[in-house]
Amino acid sequence: MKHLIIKILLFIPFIAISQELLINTSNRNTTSLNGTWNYIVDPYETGYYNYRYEPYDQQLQNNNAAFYNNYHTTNKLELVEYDFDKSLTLTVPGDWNSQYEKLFYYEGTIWYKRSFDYTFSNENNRLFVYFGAINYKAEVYLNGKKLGTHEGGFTPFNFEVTEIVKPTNNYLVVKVDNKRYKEAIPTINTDWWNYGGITRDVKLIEEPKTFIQDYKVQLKKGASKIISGYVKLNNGFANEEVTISVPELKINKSFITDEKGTIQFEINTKNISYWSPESPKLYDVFIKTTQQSLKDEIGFRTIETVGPDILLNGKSIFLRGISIHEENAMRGARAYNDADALVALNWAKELGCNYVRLAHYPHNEHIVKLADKMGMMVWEEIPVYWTVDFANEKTLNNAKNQLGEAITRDKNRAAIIIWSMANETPPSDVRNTFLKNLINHSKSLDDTRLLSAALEKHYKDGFNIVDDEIGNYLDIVAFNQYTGWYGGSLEDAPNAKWNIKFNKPVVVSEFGGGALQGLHGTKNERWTEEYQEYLYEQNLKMIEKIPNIRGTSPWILNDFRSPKRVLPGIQDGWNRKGLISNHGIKKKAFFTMQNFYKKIELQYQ
Ligand code: GCB
Repeated sequence: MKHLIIKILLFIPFIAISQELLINTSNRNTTSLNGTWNYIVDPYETGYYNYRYEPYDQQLQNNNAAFYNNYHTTNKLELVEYDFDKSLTLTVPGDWNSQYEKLFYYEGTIWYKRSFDYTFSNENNRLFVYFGAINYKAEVYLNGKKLGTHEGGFTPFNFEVTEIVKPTNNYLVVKVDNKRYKEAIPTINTDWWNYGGITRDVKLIEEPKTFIQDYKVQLKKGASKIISGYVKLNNGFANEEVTISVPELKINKSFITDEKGTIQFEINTKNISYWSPESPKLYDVFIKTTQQSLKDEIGFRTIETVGPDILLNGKSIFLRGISIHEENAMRGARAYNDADALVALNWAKELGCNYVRLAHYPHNEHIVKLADKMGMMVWEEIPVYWTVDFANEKTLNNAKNQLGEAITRDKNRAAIIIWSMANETPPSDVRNTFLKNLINHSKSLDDTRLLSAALEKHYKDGFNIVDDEIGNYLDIVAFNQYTGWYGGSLEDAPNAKWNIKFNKPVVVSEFGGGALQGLHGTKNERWTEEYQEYLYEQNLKMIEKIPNIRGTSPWILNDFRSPKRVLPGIQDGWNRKGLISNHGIKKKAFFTMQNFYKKIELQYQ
């Protein structure tokens, strides 16, 4: 009996909640946990639920079957039915679908395990484990103790492990579950591959006792000569000195924390070289406390709308964009690193873009940082896609949480000019309430970006009408339309009539059609490059005439994997609307779009 009680006490799970996000992790003191992880496929979640379907980690009494214990026994009588160390391995970061053929269509639970040793560089320091993203739901355990749960496949999260980590033989176990469900964000139905796994970087982050957790250093809304924002210390206290310096601008100012360990600041400055696509100037910015100095590279620019105009640093611009999924089409896999980001953004540059729509969820931080460096403006979006469960409060909180994590991570990137709330959601009262909630949340976290959402148009009495009520609350009225693909005549497209109910900048956030690269025919044969080319020509003639048009982001840069696209010999599991094939070959329509952007660039000089 005594033995049993001790055993029970030993395995009482340590339940923690997801902790506040650390930003700018690439400039912190980190140890990568990328690489080879063991995995166990567990479709019945045997490692998580007992035979009464009760989660082990929520009971007092535990059991060796729970995979997160990574139990090793020398007692040959004991029943242990798993062994990570003898299991196969997956590479992290990376989706599992593209790594083993048998996991290609898998949707369910896979357990990941990685062992590591750790030596603190200073014994008073603290340690965090950070995940760039896990799709979709993660339960994280270190040395058999639960660190917490995270839901949402495209945003980062971290847990403190200071009290749990040991010098040697730590075992980090993550239950990753990518099952789709109706109340999730996104919901069951999407037109992209539901790549599962630890899809982004994993790292340990060592920090001093009191450290810089989060900060915002941006031009103040409506002011081109005031840098403003905040710095938030973790375990902070009052009267700590925080210094912000931007050597190139001769800024070096100190501020004193309030009782919450935060500062709010405003710094007047002049002679800023403003960030723009033509000149993507980033300044070294240092945030210092007595314990730490954290560097970032930050660009300063203003973005606002006046009537139908989008003004970047006061000058009217046209968003010459392209939509992009977070996929390396040539690998047929989730994109996750700088090299993948460079391929995509180089193509966008070649197309003549100054802007990309990162659809339909927050992409990894590598591409956002690269956009900052390359001078590519960014629309960042959360996966409130099609028919999410708008009436469900948990669904709303989940969407708010994902939006919050995206904004927290990326708010210091000059490249980000638009936060998008949703894509093609059907108007209704509950939908409106849901989106208004997201809009307010977004404004409370960051008032310096423009807000938008990809809406829809409808057709009545000879007019294309854009009148979605939510447009009243957005800065940019964006809508998707597929004339010549899902309906509508290409012949007539250039003469289409428009009725857009808002005096705001208008962006066509999607248009396009499918073509199998290398398939040729006449402009009237679907799936040929010629049809796609003609579709682009006619759509562009139409788009040019849309009142207040200030941007386009055609669908899409590359062919991308989608289980919805089953036409044999043509689609074979790929959405073929790419301007570039999954072998990296440009289709004819790429050059149609390129020519259009050359013309637009001259118009907006
Ligand atoms: C859309 C969606 C996009 C789809 C695309 C298509 O309107 O926003 O996610 O992939 O259409 O190809 O049908």
